[in-house]
Amino acid sequence: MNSLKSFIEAAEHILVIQAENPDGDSVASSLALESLISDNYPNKRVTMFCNLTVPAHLRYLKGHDRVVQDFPRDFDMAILVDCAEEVLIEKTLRNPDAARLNKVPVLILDHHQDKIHMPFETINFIDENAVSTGAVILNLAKKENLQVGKDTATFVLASILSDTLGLSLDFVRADDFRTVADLTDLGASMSEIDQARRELNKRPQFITKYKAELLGRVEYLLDGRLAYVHIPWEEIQQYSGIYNPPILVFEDMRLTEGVQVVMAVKSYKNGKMTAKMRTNPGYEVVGAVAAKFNCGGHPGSAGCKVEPGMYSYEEFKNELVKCTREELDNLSTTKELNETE
Ligand SMILES: [Mn+2]
Repeated sequence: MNSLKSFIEAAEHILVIQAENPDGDSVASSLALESLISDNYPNKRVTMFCNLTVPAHLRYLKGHDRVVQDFPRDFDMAILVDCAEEVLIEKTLRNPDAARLNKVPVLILDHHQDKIHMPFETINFIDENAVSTGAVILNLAKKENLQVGKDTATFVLASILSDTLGLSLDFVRADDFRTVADLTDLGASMSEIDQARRELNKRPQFITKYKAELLGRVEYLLDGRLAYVHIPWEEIQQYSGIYNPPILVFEDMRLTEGVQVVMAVKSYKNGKMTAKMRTNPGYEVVGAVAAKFNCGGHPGSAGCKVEPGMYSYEEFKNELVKCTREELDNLSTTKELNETE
């Protein structure tokens, strides 16, 4: 039987690869694996690679700065974490040095449904019952009697908290709390992770003031079902580099009674415009709204953009509001029909 251990033991230089749009689980599981390998096999070399620098909001994970953007040439094994689909590492694969992935063993550690699609052979360790790739790593380590130290436990815990939004999602089971209890025994601390994240998310005073201004400008349209805010170019220029304006206010907008959909439109200097949309549970219509502008996303979280000259600001806004009304009305008609049946 192939074990994670046997592959690690056979390699000298292990490359850990993350998806190009890394989330908390990507970065934390990568760090968990690095620390697991270096604790158990101090002589192995581990390089963590991601095509992008770690996004600012994930830099609470200590060691994130060891993730490199230069694809190494001399690795003799690779492990893909939280990433089983080719599209997730498209840019990485365009690098000529990535051809080496055809020549060395490549492992996939993931917790997503088994739909592996890579242009090279892979050895797959998929655990669909695990809530994060970090948890997949922990389960393998336990099964194969690898030592799990405090740092590894901390990264595994961070990966679980990230993929379960702090253990609050509906798929979290009693076993996941037992795992968290085990990780706590190993030295991981939920409050330390939370504090590091809060510290990192602190913002300058002028951003908090700007948030108040933005909240004051929110319009409640469609009888209060749609909360809408506009961010003009001057504000994008002034604030976007420090804090993405919609993210500052979306939660408050969603936490307003009666609101079903929240939307922020940004107008750029050249006439390009974008809309970012989220919904409250039960009103997942924004994927359909984005589709009307030939853009995509998830039913409950989507975005769209229009090229310069296609619409004036007022036209774009009216069109978005109209589409949202239609989709919400469709939704209530469907609900009523289901109730009468
Ligand atoms: Mn994940």
